[in-house]
Amino acid sequence: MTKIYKGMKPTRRSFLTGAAASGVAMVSAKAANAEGDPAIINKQEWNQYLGEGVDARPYGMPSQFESHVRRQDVPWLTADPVSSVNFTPLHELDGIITPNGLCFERHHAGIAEVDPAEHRLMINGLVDRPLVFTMEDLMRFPRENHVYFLECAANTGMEWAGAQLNGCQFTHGMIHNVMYTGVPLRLLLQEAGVKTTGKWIMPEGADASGMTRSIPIEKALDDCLVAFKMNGEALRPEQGYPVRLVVPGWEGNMWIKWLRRIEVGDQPWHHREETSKYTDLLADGQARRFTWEMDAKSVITSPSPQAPITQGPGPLVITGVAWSGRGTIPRVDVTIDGGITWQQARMSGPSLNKSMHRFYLDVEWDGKPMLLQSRAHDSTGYVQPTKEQLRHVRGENSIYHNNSIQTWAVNEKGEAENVEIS
Ligand SMILES: Nc1nc2c(c(=O)[nH]1)N[C@H]1C(S)=C(S)[C@@H](COP(=O)(O)O)O[C@H]1N2
Ligand SMILES: [Mo]
Repeated sequence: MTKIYKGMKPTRRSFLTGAAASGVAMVSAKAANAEGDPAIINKQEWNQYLGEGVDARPYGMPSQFESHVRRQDVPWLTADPVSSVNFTPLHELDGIITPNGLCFERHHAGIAEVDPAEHRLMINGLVDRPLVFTMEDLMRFPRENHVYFLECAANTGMEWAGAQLNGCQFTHGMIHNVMYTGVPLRLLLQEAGVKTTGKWIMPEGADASGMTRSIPIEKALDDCLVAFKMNGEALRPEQGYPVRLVVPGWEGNMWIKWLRRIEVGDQPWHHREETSKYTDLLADGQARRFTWEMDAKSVITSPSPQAPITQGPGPLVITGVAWSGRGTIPRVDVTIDGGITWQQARMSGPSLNKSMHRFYLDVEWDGKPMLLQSRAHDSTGYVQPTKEQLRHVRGENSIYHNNSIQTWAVNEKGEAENVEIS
């Protein structure tokens, strides 16, 4: 099999050699074609008339030619859109930041349209001074900026039993990566004075679902943020405007949106989202609970089923994202032959704790079929498992916490399909 794919030349050196040999030829071929290219010969609308002036678009939107870049749901997945999920179009994005308007949404009772002037955050329970904060009160605490990924524990959950959804948007799009501005939760808890018996917190949302989760006090005092900005602007209503809890590296369900109350207690509350949901049924019938940290994971975003190769054989940029709830991603490996041979990908962009990372592998595609996979290594030394390895440990009953290696089969036409190999 290695022999079949020998023409791919995926190393950097061979890529450069390939570029010198064929890349130059390709560029001059384009130049020759340009003589008859209407895009060059004809005058376009946009260079004959004045465009719209400043302020025509007081809050800018993407180009009309990008209208295909959008969040999307899978209609058969849930009974009703108010308790549902849609998916980030990972195959259309690059770099590491998810634009605010494209962050996937997961609501249990629709989007709460909260008036910040009427919103309060209460801290009560095992504290010396129960407190109520207005948004203005929160703005008076020292704030911090951090980039973190939020991944729903159900991300990739539909893939447990076998390859199912055709596109990384649907298999891996329950994730976004955002720069948050917020107040360390520690500072608010210190203001309230947590009693020595206070071992857990229970954040609660102001939406009609009144979502709650139990979080150990160590995490609350470590790196949790009470965030009000995302990527520089106010949180979007979809993401919990005016304030949400940020629980870095931990499953998305704990990141309570429209945060209105934090109770301090001496034990977990065992609510719905940590018993019936977000638990992992193992092969022996026991349910694993409190799986908070998201394990290292990666996916190739292009080529992928929604992002086929359209330009034919030649230079090909293989790219994807990787993340870990336990730290950074120093290394990602990519295979084009289903795991027989692996190449170390090139990481590009900031490498931040509990954030998405971007990787690239620049190859010369010979037009032959490929089995594409990526494998993340995190800063603890943990390596992303194959589907087989994960099923060996976790059985076949699980939905949540599927961080196994994803395979795309690419055919001669450059079309990609979600497959499973063993
Ligand atoms: N108040 C409230 N918080 C919530 C939810 C919700 O429905 N209501 N959904 C949770 C779940 S399951 C996830 S995965 C994340 C999704 O965050 P997002 O909508 O910003 O993607 O929010 C969590 N916080
Ligand atoms: Mo979730």
